[in-house]
Amino acid sequence: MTQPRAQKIPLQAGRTLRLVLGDQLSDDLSSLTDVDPATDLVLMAEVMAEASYVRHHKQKLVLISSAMRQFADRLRARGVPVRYVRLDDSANSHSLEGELRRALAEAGLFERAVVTEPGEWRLAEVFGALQETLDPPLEIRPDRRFIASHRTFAQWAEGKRELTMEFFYRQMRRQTDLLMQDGKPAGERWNFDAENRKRLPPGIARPQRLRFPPNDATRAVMAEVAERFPDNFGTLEGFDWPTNHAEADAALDHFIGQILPNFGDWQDAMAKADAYLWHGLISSAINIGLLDPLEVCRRGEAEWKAGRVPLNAAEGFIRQIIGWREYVRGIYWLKGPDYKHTNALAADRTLPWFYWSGETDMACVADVVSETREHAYAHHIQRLMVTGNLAMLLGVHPDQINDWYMVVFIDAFEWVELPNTHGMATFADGGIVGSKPYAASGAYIDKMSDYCKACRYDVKQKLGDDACPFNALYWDFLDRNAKRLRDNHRLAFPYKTLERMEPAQRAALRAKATETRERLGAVKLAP
Ligand code: FAD
Ligand code: DLZ
Ligand code: SF4
Repeated sequence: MTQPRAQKIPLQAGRTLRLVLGDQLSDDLSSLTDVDPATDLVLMAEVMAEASYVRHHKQKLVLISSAMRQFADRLRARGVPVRYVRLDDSANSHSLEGELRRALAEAGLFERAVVTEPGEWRLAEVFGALQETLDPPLEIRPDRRFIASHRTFAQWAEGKRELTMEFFYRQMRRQTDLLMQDGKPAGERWNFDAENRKRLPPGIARPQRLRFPPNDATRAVMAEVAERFPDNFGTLEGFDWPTNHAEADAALDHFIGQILPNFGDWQDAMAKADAYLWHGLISSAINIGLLDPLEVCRRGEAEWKAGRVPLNAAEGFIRQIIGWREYVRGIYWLKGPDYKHTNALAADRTLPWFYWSGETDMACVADVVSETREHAYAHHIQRLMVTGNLAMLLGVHPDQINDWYMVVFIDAFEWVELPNTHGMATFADGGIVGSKPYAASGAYIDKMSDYCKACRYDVKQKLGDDACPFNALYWDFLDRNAKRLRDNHRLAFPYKTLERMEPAQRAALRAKATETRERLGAVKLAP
């Protein structure tokens, strides 16, 4: 029977249980802002439900548990009591709801339970149900680590026919005052992207990146992950991600001081065996709460103001965070849990096995998969134009593509992964995130990388045994989807080229694409 509240805790009014999730490791988290160390208890739990809802890369499992344990120690050092449940705790119920209920039953009486809203619909639905049914009820607070609230995004989106990122980004620039001068964009332009598409000059020296060999906490988790999750994707040996606030701060200092000046120029370039190039390598630290996105942007802006970073680099970097990152999160929550079930191009094939094994003679794909296995990382253009583009051209079903992206990357959380994969990379959402599919033949990869030089395929050929597989697949993609895409004015040029081709050539490309899909193992799913 439920006891009246006043009787329950006469000496500790307001005593609060505060659940902190594995991607909420921020000092100023909304569920922690009013923590009272004298009365409250923070609950953190490693549970199988979270460790297995997708078969995460081994390095991501290590990152989350190691960072959670170190954050628990950080709270304890501030005097905040923490109930920390490890994966191997024999009483572990292995779900966040179960651990919340167990703490309420075992850790004394609480007047309130509080959590910051989770980053996925899956958990939002679980916690939403507990708001009324849990005793005491669960209070869900907004996640203030984002710059745009759900309401800000919904208001911006209201009544718009197209949700163009660029316009949302301008609103974020005005709201944050980042790179603004007298109400106008610095440099009199909002966007310097056109300057950020350079090829790597041959022989250019690549920067040495600051990396973080496993500390004691990480080493302990690595042993546990190796034992419990031996068959998950990826290697453990190369783990070198920041796992605590001090390491994340050092990573940011290094990036801002040494790397950011060149971030813009080679943002879209790709190079064999070097996924890092001049990228930030900070998405995992931001996504789990070790770095604050707005502060990261202010640091970038300060370097530009000090004359140490050119505007195209500072603007390009800041746009990724207050533009793209905030925008995709807005889309994820605006479009609801059914967003991921859209399949605008009726894609109906399996994901080829080489996405897991890396065993393919396509040099670009083999390299991206191999880097991803070793580091749980590929940069944006590799994700978009190599693995994403190929999966779209092959007609792989969105569920299989989304699953792969959730599994393989260190920074994968559905709120950010899904709009990028389902929207930007594969057009499965029918054009909500992107105004056209990012479909490209081998020519794009050749222009932006050194992959093709070392590939067994010839990037210039469309037909024949040596033809780059992207080529016939690209033309066939346009051909197959003409009904859906022909009227998209941004595709007018490639459709004109396709329509100028002789019927025999179009038929040969179709046949080549069919043969390529089968040979690569993108097989039609049973209806
Ligand atoms: P940088 O290139 O240095 O960019 C700086 C920061 O900007 C990043 O750390 C990140 O916080 C932000 N950012 C850049 N691009 C995006 C973007 N498109 N969306 C959101 N934030 C962005 N990012 C994730 O964090 N998690 C994912 O699961 C994820 N999946 C993706 C899937 C696909 C198909 C694509 C095309 C992109 C995906 N991204 C994802 C976005 C982007 O690729 C990564 O954020 C970026 O590669 C992380 O590396 P970095 O820190 O070196 O980024
Ligand atoms: C990703 C992840 C993993 C692997 N494990 C845990 C865990 O054991 N406990 C926890 O609280 N959080 C974990 N997470 C992060 C959650 O899955 C994440 O909070 C949700 O996906 C919402 O973004
Ligand atoms: Fe990739 Fe084609 Fe270039 Fe080979 S030739 S690396 S398959 S784009």
